[in-house]
Amino acid sequence: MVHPNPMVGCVLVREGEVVGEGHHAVFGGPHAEIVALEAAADGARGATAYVSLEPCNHHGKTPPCTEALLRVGVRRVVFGAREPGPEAGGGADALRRAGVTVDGPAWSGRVARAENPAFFHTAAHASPFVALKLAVSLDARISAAPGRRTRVSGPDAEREAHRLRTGFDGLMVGAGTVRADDPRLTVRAAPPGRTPPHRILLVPDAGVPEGAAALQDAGSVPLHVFIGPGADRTAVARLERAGAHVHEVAAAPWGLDLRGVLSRCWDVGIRSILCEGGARLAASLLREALARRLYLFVAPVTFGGQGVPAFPDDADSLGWDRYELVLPPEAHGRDTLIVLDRDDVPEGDDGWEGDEAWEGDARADDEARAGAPGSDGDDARPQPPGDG
Ligand code: AOF
Ligand code: ZN
Repeated sequence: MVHPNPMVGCVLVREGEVVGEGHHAVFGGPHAEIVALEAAADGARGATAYVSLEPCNHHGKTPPCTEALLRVGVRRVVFGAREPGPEAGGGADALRRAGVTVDGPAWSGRVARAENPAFFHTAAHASPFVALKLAVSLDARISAAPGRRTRVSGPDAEREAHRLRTGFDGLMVGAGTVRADDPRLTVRAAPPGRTPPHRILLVPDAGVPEGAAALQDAGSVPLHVFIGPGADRTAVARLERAGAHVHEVAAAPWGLDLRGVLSRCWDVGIRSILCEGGARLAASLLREALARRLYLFVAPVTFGGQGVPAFPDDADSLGWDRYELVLPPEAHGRDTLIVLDRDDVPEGDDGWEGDEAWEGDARADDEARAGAPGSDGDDARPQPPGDG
């Protein structure tokens, strides 16, 4: 519910005892530190605050956390990730100047990004954070035959996929998936987020079948259709009558110019996108290094030679060596979810001071995995980029 704000947690400890805990639960609502301070009441004086993000130092929708921490006399602050926002930043220095001991950033950039990927991505790039979700068979196929709608993963994986949807501003699919799967691209099997994700269809010739599920509810759930030059004008007019926002972008070797698509999405306020296939769009996002995270649901089935391969033959162009496992693989019913993040920074410098920070990555990473400091320790599931 905090999206596009980051998910943040705070634990207050005094004399070895937890005196208060809190997390930022609602967009526009109190920050983690404020919730924890209220829980601790008088117990916060002289305490150490462990917080997953550097306390903010600005008046946004809420007053600065730095001032609240100083007011109650917190003595030490340990934070996980540096606040990247120019307005909200500077909290650590402000606290130090006021005599508080401040340690951090305790996390490496990789750990911080794994926690709040869209927040940190959009702080550094004027382009939406893109994740790619694929459900594949053991022989890495996404369907039993071209154009055939195929159930790959089971109901538990499906629920998890819906939970992931709520954390994104946009859900995107390519033309083949629109035709074969006819997805509705709405959040159903999970609690809805604050706002429904925009639906984004990439259909170069504008040929979305009449009666397609994604054309329903265009009044309440925004629908964007990206087309190429030379798309069928009658089809475009029909989409517009159905309430779709139609955007024309340049053509590219594998379909549409994806950077053009992303930049248009950014302009309409979409900060994070979950792409749900198909194979051709997935391959383009990987080839062009646009997919920053991969959610791969692996189902214990095989489709054999007729099946559609999830990944193209030119395997070495996909840059797999840049992807790292975010958390241990996780079972959802009979399926396994693998989450990989792309470390996408110039060799030797990821521009992230946290990488050399404090007592070293290994320990910080262990703490992050154990759920401390500040994160929800009882939920180590790979998080969507926001929580809706
Ligand atoms: C914190 N603690 O728990 C969170 C922080 O509009 P506001 O006042 O809610 O401020 C939002 C910004 O504050 C957000 O973009 C991010 O920079 C920071 N989030 N900071 O000290 C928190 N959620
Ligand atoms: Zn704050």
